[in-house]
Amino acid sequence: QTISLIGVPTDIGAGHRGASMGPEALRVANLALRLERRGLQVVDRGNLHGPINPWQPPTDGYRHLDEVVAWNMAVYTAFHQELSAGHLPIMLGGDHCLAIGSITAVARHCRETGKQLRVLWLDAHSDFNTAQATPSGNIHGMPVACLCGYGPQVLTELGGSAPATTPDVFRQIGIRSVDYGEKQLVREANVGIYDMRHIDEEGMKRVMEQALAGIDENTHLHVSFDVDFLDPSIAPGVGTTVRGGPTYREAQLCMEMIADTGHMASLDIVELNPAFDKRNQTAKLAVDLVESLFGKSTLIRR
Ligand code: DIR
Ligand code: MN
Ligand code: MN
Ligand code: MN
Repeated sequence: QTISLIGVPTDIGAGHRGASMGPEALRVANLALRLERRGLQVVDRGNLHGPINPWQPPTDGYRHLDEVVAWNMAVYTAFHQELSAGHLPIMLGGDHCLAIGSITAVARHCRETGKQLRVLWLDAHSDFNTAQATPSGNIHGMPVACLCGYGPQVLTELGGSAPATTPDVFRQIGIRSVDYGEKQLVREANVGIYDMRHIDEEGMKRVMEQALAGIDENTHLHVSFDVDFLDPSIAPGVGTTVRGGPTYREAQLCMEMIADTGHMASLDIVELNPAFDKRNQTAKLAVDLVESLFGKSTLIRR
């Protein structure tokens, strides 16, 4: 199966500038070569294009809504095209608002092929804010809400006339920052959240067993990897660090257990911000973890 890399160089939904440099940082860290060395066929589609970041304050609770829509339409179109061609698309973000486009495309592809969607959302944040709940207006804090129908119609109906999906398809791992109003929202929507306390108490192995339960041949597994999922001591190159995240070993186990399912069919790598990084170490770490996501293991296991 061909893997298609799609660069989306924008920080349009973020609270800090610099995630627009994420795609190039991942290329410099040799993402394509490392996957090819695993025997995978990789094509780099280059970068999508969209409006510049005008760096304006929010209007009606949203920052840069028109620009966020434009970028997400481009992602939606490109992602759906790759999925229709039978490829495994990897979005090189860019900030996490772009997952509205990628997952809307994945949800459409699932409807077209009769697959069941499961989304693993690896993040420090639950990204379920609305215009009322958001402390910032930054749309990278809202993609899960938008995908479930809570948000501006231009985003909730990006792929047609109905929300892309429902809260029950999501499993969120590594959560440790949920805003005041957002707590009520994720509770009402009943989003599947495995927060850091849950990982502390049960261990990553049991948490992943729970999050991956029920996945079978008919499942399209999408992984949305916000690099701020990782503990900032190992991954400083993100805009919004939150301490107390998964360690290197916990993150590796998480990725390896996803690979073991054999059903990951699309991936976002988002929020990588080289402006906060040192010697591209966070991009290199992300590439390490993506190798595990594609089956790298110490010993022959199958
Ligand atoms: C915060 C920060 N919850 C907000 N969110 C994210 O502004 O909505 N940071 N996603 O990465
Ligand atoms: Mn996020
Ligand atoms: Mn985050
Ligand atoms: Mn962030």
